[in-house]
Amino acid sequence: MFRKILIANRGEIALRVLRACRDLGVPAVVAYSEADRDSLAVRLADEAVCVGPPAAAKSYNNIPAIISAALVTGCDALHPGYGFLAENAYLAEICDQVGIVFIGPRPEVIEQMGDKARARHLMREAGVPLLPGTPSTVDSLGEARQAARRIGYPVLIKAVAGGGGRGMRVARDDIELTRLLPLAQAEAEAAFANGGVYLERYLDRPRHVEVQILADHHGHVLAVGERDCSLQRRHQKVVEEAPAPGLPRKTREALSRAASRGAKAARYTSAGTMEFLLDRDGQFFFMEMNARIQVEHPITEAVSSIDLVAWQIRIAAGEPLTVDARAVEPRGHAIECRITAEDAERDFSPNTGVVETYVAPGGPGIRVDSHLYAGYAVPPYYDSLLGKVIAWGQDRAEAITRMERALTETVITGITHTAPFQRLLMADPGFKRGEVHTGFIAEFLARQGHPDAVGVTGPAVVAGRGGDR
Ligand code: MV4
Repeated sequence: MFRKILIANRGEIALRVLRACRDLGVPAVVAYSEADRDSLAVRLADEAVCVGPPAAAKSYNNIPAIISAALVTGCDALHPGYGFLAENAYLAEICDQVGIVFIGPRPEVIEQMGDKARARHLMREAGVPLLPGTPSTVDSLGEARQAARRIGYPVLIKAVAGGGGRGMRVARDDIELTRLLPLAQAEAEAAFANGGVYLERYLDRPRHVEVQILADHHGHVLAVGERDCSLQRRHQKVVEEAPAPGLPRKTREALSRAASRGAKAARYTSAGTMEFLLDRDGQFFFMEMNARIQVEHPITEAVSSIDLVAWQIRIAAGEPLTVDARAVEPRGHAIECRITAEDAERDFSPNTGVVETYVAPGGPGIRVDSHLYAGYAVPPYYDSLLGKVIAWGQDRAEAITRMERALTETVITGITHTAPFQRLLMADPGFKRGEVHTGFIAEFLARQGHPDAVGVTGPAVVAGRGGDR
């Protein structure tokens, strides 16, 4: 096991990783920005080291500062959390070079998954189901038109460097394709400094189902189970649940097999996620692979009773994965509600301020992963996640009842947050019936007369804020 771990992140995930370090008996150093001096992770850590000013580019995304912090504090491993540098192949490479273990996959594997066209190619070779699409980037309008006719309209134009839904465009015919292709390319160039785009058959309001993977350095690859993350708003997940509601056993097993096969083909190690789209017929198609621990990992922990972050660290230390597939057969049902510092009544505009009161929910089946405390000043520089409420029940109905109880108990004053909005979602009859899909929240908001209503039934533009928090 490691001598000391640098936690190169903030907020609730820094705390989550710190807790795993404690459970493993490994001292941890939290790297923090000047804006996070008074954070709970800093307060609870064995050591803390300031890595720069509030702007993430100068602190959490500053590779030389992060590496120096690890070296001066004598760390032999680095946990990147999610977001920031979590999927930065260059950081993983530098860690290698200075003798620090990057707690994540190999740099070349991160790089390969960052290129969506390359990832698609790899999955095709591995026999993982894919949507019809172009094998690589389309470089001319002629090529794009020909491909679109073969694939069948509507097609989705996606950036190879994208992910998280940024820079996607739906084209319903040749005319739209002609207009949107250069637009999508220019947008991709501006956003990712890479104008490469590819085409894929467009699915209308599919479900987003992803499979948690753990893979060690001894050839063991385990699919820990799937999560439904269809409830998203502008490509930000809002509610996640495990297992995915209403999926036949056969589909769940096929998903797990495909995810394992894909992870093996990618030579993946560490904790990771294979994302799929699921259509109305229950067919699934590979979308992308996330080379990090994800925000929603606790619901998988709740139904599998394995500690994903602790295993991620053990795997990085070279330990063999000693959990087998039978042990991860899901027990009961878990739901996560993300609580963000946003005002649902004002188009989810973010806000900051000082938390005056904080009363976390508890009781049977409730877990809260949050860095809040009374008196904490929410800094304006980072994403708006305040924490996550995770409810477990013997079945989905019990998980929902417990979530409603937990959200009712939750008190956060001083800032506006989304717990009240989450209560409305949990009470929705369609949600209660498990009728989830990626258009659900937009339709829910439309029913409530919310501005997000535009383009509910199939927006010409599906681009959003994206991001991989
Ligand atoms: C799609 C799609 C429909 N058809 N691909 C959004 C995130 C990005 N990684 C891929 N996304 C989508 N890809 C095809 N061929 C619809 C979406 C999509 C979506 C996917 C998952 C969760 C929420 C979503 C919301 C809108 C669109």
